Amino acid sequence: MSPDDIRSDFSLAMSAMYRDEVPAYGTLMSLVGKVNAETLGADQQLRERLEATDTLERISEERHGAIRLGTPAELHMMRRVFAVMGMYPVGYYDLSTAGVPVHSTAFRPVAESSLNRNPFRVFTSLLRLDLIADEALRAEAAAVLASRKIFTDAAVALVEKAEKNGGLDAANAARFVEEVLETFRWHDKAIVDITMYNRLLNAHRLIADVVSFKGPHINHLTPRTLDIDKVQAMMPAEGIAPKAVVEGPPTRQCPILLRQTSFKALEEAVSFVGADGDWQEGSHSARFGEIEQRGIALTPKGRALYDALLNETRARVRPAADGSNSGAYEAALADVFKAFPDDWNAIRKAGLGYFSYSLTAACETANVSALGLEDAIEQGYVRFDPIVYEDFLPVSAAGIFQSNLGDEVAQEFVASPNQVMFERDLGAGVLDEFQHYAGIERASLEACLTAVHSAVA
Ligand code: OOG
Ligand code: NI
Repeated sequence: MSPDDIRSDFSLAMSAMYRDEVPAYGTLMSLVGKVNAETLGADQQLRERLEATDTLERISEERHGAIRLGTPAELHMMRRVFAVMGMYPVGYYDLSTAGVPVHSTAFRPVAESSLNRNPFRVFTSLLRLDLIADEALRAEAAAVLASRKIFTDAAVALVEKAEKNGGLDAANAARFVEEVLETFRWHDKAIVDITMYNRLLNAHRLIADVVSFKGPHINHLTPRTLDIDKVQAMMPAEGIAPKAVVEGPPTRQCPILLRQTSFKALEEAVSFVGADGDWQEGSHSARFGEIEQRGIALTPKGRALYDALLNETRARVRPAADGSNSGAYEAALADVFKAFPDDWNAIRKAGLGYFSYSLTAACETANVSALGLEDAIEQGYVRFDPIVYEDFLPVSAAGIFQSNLGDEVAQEFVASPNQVMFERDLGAGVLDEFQHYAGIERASLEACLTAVHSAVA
């Protein structure tokens, strides 16, 4: 069975499990489906484009989810699990700068055909106990984590089988999906007592979420929306509370990077280890729902401009978690981002975004390399299309994390990115996203040139 099909089955199974476990997520899914249908109804061109790329049917399906792991060994095994589903680590995200004691990567399909089949990714964070000041607590947390086993024996055996045989047959793939799903399941019984939980919570809410439970429950899923502003505005009427602002760039004619928003994590009943084998009732909040809308992948130059403009916006208006200044933030964002060209050709000419080039039907008679690319484009022989951004944004990710951690926890850590340590724990290097997009762009250009050479020859 192809890894792409296994990933597809897996994301479907995860979606069903999550909708079942988190009813508010089901509500969000229906809202997204409704808004997507309305948007398509009002935009014939968009509908045709999605039909042509064969993605119309899957439009409202999940694009990503997220988990938080506790140990290097868990991360290492998780890499092997995802590889069976054709998901590879892309990018390194340091969230310590934003007061979140984790660093992360995104496991995702890389080939275009795989992304088209099913783009499901998992934003995967590893807890950094090294950023926790309290040494005694650090040691206790490490001991709890060392005692847990997040993968079933059958899941591990199937991963080994896949590695040995270069894949899984349909029957084993079905078992694999079932077994791996167990790792992502919610457990309403903690593996620590309430005292320990509260100590972890006081160190950082995120530490409590990672250390207190049997496994790394999936903490959100994220379908794609065609109109994020509309869904954000409609959430309250559906009885779900959105985070204060949409993360990422403002609404634009030419969408860039990634916009995302979420509803706030729910308070859920859990029980803690009590005295004499009893359970003690309590609650924990971790699980939420998110939506995303993607635009063009930016070059390092485009990304630097994006980062500078975002910083400038946030220096003007820092979005408050309670939403009290969200209108002012949105206005500032729109105003500051006027400095980012909002026209595909202007973005391309300024070297801010990545594009895929292709020959038009008119090209039969032209020699692109003789004409030069710019002339060939101007004369209608070559077209260019934006390459979609498939990765994540650290500032946005931090905003998503923080919206679920409460307002009072704006905690400071010394910024300490450590990609070397992360890759060692992972047992592999992460793919550099910029190199990857540049490679896609280069290959499309080369294909234009060689196609014409052979036509002319
Ligand atoms: C992950 C938050 C980051 C995103 O979409 O940027 C994320 C988490 O809360 O574990 O999913
Ligand atoms: Ni997310």
